[in-house]
Amino acid sequence: MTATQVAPERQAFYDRIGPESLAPLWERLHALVTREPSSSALPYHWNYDDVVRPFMMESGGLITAKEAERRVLILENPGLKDQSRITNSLFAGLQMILPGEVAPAHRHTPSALRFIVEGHGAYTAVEGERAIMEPGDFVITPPWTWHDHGNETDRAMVWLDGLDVPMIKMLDASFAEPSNDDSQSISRPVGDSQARFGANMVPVDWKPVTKSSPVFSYPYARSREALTTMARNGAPDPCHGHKLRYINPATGGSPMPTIGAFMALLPSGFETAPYRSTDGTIYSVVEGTGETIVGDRVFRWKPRDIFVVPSWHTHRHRAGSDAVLFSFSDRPVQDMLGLWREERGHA
Ligand code: 1HN
Repeated sequence: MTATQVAPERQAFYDRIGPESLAPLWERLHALVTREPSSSALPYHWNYDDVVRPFMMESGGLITAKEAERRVLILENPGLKDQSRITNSLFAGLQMILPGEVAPAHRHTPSALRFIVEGHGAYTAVEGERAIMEPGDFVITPPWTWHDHGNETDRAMVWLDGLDVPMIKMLDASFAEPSNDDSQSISRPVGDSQARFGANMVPVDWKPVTKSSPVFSYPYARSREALTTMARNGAPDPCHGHKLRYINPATGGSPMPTIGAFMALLPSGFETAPYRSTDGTIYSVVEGTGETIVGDRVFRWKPRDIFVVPSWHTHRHRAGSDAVLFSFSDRPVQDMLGLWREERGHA
């Protein structure tokens, strides 16, 4: 008897207990507790220049950033339709802000990251301090911090938004609050938190009061230089290439408790060994071209493309030219819970 065929007397029983809010675990156990992760999320690749960007620009004529509150095209996993998520635990989208626009100030308990894809010099303000954004910069807005975006340049700016919204919704712990003012008043000059917390030093009597990084902008120039030097001075990891993890300088942990972020340099011609881990991962291509093989799919990527590798999907990357990949995942949550697993270099 297959799982879908249920004996009539059992079905009759299920039909009688259902209205009492009861259900038989024995019909569901094998779907609930699987031998290994069985994500409904699918591997997927978004071509930025040919597909996403034209739609993004078109959306600019349909709605303003202010009316939309956030003009974001959701990168929705095709295996998780209508669920506004790219993996089971994470949201991803591409946000555009046009010259002269503001995305009004608000705060919420979900954590957000921005990874800059296109444009120069628009800003995100976090708790009264602006970060001027350039492609490849990584910016965080930790839980319950006021944030707004504005573009005082003459070109559109687009970034990748990554949020833990599905996790926070799952916990029913989501709060949000709009601000009375569209833009926060500036209370600290540009670069202030970088100076205080981003030079491998902290103010002498400072103690962390939150679980997130006091540095909220991680400029690409510094990440790229670190990777370049690292690649010059040693061999790449067989599975990862030259890969660094962004940290909260106060703890050495991830910049925010729920989302880990990474940047890897894959030298031209380098091919990574097969690898899988339990954290479904979203990649944003910064530089170079290459391909990623996930199961029977091959994603041929170029700068500004985005792709997702769900939990426990074996994959390998091949760089056609020196390539830089940014990525993020829920790894810190799994680490904290003692759940995270990886498998290196098999089949
Ligand atoms: C949000 O607040 C932003 O502040 C971007 O820029 C994307 C997606 C879901 C929920 C809140 C932002 C978001 C978001």
